[in-house]
Amino acid sequence: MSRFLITSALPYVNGVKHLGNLAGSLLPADIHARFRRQTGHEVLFLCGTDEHGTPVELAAHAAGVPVADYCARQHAVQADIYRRFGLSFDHFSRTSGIANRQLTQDIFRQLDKAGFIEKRAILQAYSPTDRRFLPDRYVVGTCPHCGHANARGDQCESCTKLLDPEDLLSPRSAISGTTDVEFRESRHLFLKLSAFDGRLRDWLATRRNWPPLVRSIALKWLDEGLRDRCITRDLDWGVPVPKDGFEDKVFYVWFDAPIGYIAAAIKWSEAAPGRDWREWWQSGADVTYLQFLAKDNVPFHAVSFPATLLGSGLPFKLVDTIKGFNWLTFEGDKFSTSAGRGIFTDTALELLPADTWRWWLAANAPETADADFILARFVDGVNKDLADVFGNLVNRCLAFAAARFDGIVPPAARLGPLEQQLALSLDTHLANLRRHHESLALRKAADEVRAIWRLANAYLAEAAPWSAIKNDTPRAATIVNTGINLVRVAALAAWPFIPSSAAKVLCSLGEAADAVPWPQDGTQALSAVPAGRRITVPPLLFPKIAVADLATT
Ligand code: B3M
Ligand code: ZN
Repeated sequence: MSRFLITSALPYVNGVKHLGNLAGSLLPADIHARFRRQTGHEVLFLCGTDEHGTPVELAAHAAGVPVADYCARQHAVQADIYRRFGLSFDHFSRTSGIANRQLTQDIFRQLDKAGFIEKRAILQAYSPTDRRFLPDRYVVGTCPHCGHANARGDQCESCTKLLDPEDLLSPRSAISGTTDVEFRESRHLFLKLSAFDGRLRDWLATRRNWPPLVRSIALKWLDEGLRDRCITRDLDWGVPVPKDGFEDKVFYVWFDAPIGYIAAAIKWSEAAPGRDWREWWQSGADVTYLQFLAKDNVPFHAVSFPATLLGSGLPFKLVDTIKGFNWLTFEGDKFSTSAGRGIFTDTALELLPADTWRWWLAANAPETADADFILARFVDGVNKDLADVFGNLVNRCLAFAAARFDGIVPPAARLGPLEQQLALSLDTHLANLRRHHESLALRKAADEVRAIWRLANAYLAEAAPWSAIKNDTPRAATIVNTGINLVRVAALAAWPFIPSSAAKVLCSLGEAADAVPWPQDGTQALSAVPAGRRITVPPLLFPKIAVADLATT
């Protein structure tokens, strides 16, 4: 048994996330955490809301509530949604908590002591009317490239060009709308990332097994030359900077957010006796650390966070593998939180059970390329996989057992050639499934689960217990016994993907709801349910759905 520390990127606290956010980090991390637990490993699965940064402050401002209250409320909303999606976090934390503040400040002091922090003066937008500095997103104006009247200081949403606030024509404050925006000098602190080039290269050289997407993004950053990064902001909301002359500033959100992973473990530790976060986070510990995140987050996780930890000189573990994801698009275009485009996680749960979304998003994960969520494809995919294949397997096998064997698992006679062949095929599929999970190949793992479901259906079709029962009851009993065991394996293999449906099936087979052992091998798996046990037929697991069921307005 070994130990796995697993983190998913921390979703920003501002507003309910869309299905793309679920598909590109939270869900794959959960599936992997479940697989590792199922195969007998010790797992610490951490996540939380990322509660700093200008978008959060702006959202609170727009909602007309103090930022702290806004964050508390939105954290609770997201935590509830993820619980209903079956995301099995050991702790779901908050980056605005005291643990993260203290740790961020400690790490900063260490970096400063080690000479990795530098003071520099930069030009910043300032509004005398608002009496404050305006970070990039707080300045809006006309885009110099396309003429869009509401371009933000960091980017024009219309033509997507990256901007600096100075580029905007007729700049104004996003807070008050005032046009008295000027540029003043402000002193800030920079993390000397350039000093880490050699150490990061050496470290990356030991991480050759990373997915190509992640490795290439990380190497591109190094090859373009690491630039020192400004890690402070002229904001009120954030982790205060513990340094003389910088009391009125906070850290840049990307400085404290990844430290939030460690703080989440500290909070987890504090929540119950006998837990020690150091056993997971200190570099000597025998722990494999896996991060799941979207591709735009890779540079922060593969370069700046490792540099922060290395530079602190504190004995923190660095990530072993980063699993990065491409984008999930919605009907050919971007999901957009600001434009309300796409399906959001709260609405999704009102429309369909969590498992339906979980299955499709995992089976079609934006893994090696972007993936497109098309309603018609989604409906077709879940109807086929869940209703026709898995649901049908469970229902027809257990209903037959109920009707013909009074719901009691019949004894199996000596297994025939069909069953022996079945055990061999099952061995192969289970070994493949394990290998795909271990190599974080989510789609391939889902394909393999589907293949196990199909194999079970094909066996029942060929063995045809409904014919055997007419003149050979012992043979029919053997087939039904095998079929029930197949249903069990099908549910065990499905559990990381569709945990609540899998648990219902296992429950109807009289298995303990929390026992989801990994099936050892084909032969063992086909004789796991004892003859004589009473079973029930679960209610219809996956009713067929239609595109019209998904109308959100
Ligand atoms: N909140 C960005 C994002 O959700 C950011 C991730 C932080 S991970 C430490 O894409
Ligand atoms: Zn533009």
